Amino acid sequence: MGNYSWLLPVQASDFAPAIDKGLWIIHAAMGLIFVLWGIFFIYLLVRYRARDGHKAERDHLPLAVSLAPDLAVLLFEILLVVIYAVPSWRKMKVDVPPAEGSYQVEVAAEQFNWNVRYPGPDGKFGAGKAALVDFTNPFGIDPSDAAGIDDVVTVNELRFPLDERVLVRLTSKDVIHSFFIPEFRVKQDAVPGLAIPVWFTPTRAGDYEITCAQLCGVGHAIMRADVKVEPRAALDAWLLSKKTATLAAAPKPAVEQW
Ligand SMILES: [Cu+2]
Repeated sequence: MGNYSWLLPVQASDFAPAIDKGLWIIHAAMGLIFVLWGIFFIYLLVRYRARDGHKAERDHLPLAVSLAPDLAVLLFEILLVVIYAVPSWRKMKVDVPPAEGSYQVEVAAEQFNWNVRYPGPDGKFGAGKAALVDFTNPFGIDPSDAAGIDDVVTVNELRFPLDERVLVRLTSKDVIHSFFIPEFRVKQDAVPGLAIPVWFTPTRAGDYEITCAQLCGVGHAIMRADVKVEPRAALDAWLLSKKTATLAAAPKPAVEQW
């Protein structure tokens, strides 16, 4: 895949630059500390090496001076948390964007698939009933609810619109899984019993992959899904093709067999 190189994967969402900035700042700081400590360590080895006629010296530096490097690191870390980490976390995990104006998708993880539901042209998800959930209807879509008739369900196949904010409602049917798209720098556990909002704006058209990032059973390693980012018109055409392919048989939710 052309999405990976020796360094970080390509940046394919609006969150990627901020996450990468944090990684680079931390690595640069750690590199600087490593080099400075190395120089200081070598200086000490030479300066205080064993020599005939020299007794061990003990320089007693003032406490403030000897603590200065530690305090500098502490200050850097506090600033990193306050200025960078907290605002970034808030933007990516706390301030849930409104559903209006977002491209909504539902994702239900299960051993070992990613079930995906799109609301269809009406923009509304049909009602789901736990009693109706089975392998061919992973969201338990109720056929008697008109809003669900045009819902489109796919398995291990996701498409997102380019440059549009996406709001994913993430759930799990069985154990804890993790929704991870490295190029988006988005990772979120899928927890049974919880519907967790995940949002991002894809900024680069292309093909990506979800890999489950939480060890979830014997099939964990093969729990993956294709992700495609494309302009909205192409995505709508794809959804229509998915719908008409299965809707022709009966007026029931379009569920793709896997
Ligand atoms: Cu999993």
